[in-house]
Amino acid sequence: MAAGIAQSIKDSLARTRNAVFSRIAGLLGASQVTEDTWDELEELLIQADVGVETTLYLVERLRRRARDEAILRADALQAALREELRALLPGPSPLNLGGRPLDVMLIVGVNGSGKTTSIAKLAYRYRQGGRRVLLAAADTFRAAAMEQLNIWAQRAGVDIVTGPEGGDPGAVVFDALQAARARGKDLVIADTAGRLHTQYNLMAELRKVRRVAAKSVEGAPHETLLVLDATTGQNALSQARHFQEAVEVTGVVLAKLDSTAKGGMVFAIARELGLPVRFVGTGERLEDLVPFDADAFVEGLFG
Ligand SMILES: Nc1nc2c(ncn2[C@@H]2O[C@H](COP(=O)(O)OP(=O)(O)O)[C@@H](O)[C@H]2O)c(=O)[nH]1
Ligand SMILES: [Mg+2]
Repeated sequence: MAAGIAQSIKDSLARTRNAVFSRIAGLLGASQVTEDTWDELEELLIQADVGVETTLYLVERLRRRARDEAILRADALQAALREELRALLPGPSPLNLGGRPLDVMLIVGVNGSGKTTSIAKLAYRYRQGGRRVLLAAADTFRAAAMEQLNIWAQRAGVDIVTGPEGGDPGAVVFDALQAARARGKDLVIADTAGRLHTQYNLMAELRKVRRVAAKSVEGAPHETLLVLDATTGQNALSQARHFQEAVEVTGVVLAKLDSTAKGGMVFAIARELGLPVRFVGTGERLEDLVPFDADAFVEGLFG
């Protein structure tokens, strides 16, 4: 892993670290373990948006280890907590991209989550990596959404296919995949609506977009990434479940990690949603997206 990635992840965890994990480190560094230690640990983990279920699991694991391994001093517990946090996160695995003529990534998420910005960052990143990227502006619900993506496409230096406002998003994706083939592109990243008149409509539309992609390109979409706004913490998790019911989400882009103290939600995403975080947003610029790295993340929490 590049040192730059670890540093970016660490930097973007500053708020989470300062608000919560430095206090956990203090708690677990100071005194003998008492009943209060467990209560405070529980409180702090919940405050970091680790989630109630995941927090209770973690504290229970630690209590058991403290007993079984006769860990009497709290500082040894800090090492154990790091291990347990790391164990909650899946090991590294490659994205399902490459090895075929055309990869298709579908990006879903509610409005305001950071979807458009994340798509631009992904486009920029893959283009820098030598991929021939084309964007599909399939959020046809709002003309402004397509226009915004258009501006980002220019900044990122990638092609884009749009459609008429209120048009069929499936048709935009279909056109984009045709255009990608015609122009020799090898990666299509599709934006989708984050809001329609009703949630039912939105989920039905996403399913349809998926079907169109699957008919046009074998196995597509190869990745379906859900963009979650890290500043919304646990609320993002219930949102995520709706998307998971509608489309086969394969991973998460956690946007705005730099703006929040709720970085602990990464553990709830892993344990309660069963999804790998693939990228984190670390700022508002095109370059501010880094691949998720579990070791760097856990390390960065404690500084
Ligand atoms: N600090 C920070 N801001 C972000 C990040 N990602 C997105 N944003 C901001 O979040 C706001 C909403 O982003 P946008 O991409 O338009 O969200 P969308 O409605 O889901 O498409 C914008 O002001 C972005 O600049 C991030 O990683 N860090
Ligand atoms: Mg958008």
